[in-house]
Amino acid sequence: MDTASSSSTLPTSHPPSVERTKGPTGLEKLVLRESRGWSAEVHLYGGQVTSWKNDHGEELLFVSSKAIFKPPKAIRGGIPICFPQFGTHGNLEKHGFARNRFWAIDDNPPPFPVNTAIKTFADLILKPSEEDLKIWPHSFEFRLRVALAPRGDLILTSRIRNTNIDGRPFSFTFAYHTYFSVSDISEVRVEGLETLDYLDNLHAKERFTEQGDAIVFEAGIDKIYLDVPSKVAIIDHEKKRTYVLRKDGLPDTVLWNPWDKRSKIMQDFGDEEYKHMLCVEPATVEKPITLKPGEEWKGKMELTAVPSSYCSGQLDPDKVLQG
Ligand code: TA6
Repeated sequence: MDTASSSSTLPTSHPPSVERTKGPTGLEKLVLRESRGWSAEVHLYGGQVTSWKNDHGEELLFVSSKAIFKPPKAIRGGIPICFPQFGTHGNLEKHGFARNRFWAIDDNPPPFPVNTAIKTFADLILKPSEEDLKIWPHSFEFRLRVALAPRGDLILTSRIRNTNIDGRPFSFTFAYHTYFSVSDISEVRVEGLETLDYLDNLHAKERFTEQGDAIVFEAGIDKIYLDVPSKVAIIDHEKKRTYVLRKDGLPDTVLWNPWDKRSKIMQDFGDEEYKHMLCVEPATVEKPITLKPGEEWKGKMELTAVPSSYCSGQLDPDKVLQG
């Protein structure tokens, strides 16, 4: 794992609860600390959140022990950002290029709607390089805010603006490719995706309809659920922990676990690590976003980790999905 080895100061626009530091391979990251003890880390490489810890210091995101903290490979774990393309839904490299570019600290982000409760946040920005413009000929500003709410919730807000000066619109797909840490995948269930339509990546992206029960895991899964309600719960029975994922501006949700065979093919992923992770990824895939010059799109994800109200195998839905 990547641990801090040196630190330096940030522009005054960032709060004192955010520290700029470097990991052992020299990659720069920002460490956010909230007064009750929760913390998060975001790497400038990929604009990628690589840690979210609760007030007991427990890691809530999965990062592979084999993750390579070195370009050009994206970091395996945390929250890679897929932009301007999700997966292989287009002609670009898989998941686009934002996840393996160096982002900059955004010294002067345009104002956010005021939320005075949130005092711990970091702002990053990605603009295309000359090389990027050859791959995807569109000028854009991608602003990412990573925030820790007072109770430890992790909030990611992406604002993408078309800055083309030639009048051309552009279209993109997007995902927060979130790797959750779970105790044992066979003890996990996901609620909020029942009866929805999905595209199955393991069956040539064919469309199917999910059955009525919560999702449990007995084999590899790679599905894009469509028109998903704003709240999904990931219930880790063994850990007695529930993650609640809320989203805005992102109609789809991807569910991925590589399981044993695919794990062995991935060079930056341990053979048995699939047991301890689950990707649940708010996304917009089926309907790409189109922006005219000057237009901005916003996509938000909010993660909460709470102790499960666990009672004879049933989660109290009022406390999670309706709460
Ligand atoms: O989001 C699921 C997915 O698109 C899967 O198809 C799987 O390949 C995964 O992402 C990881 O992709 P990566 O390029 O990071 O190996």
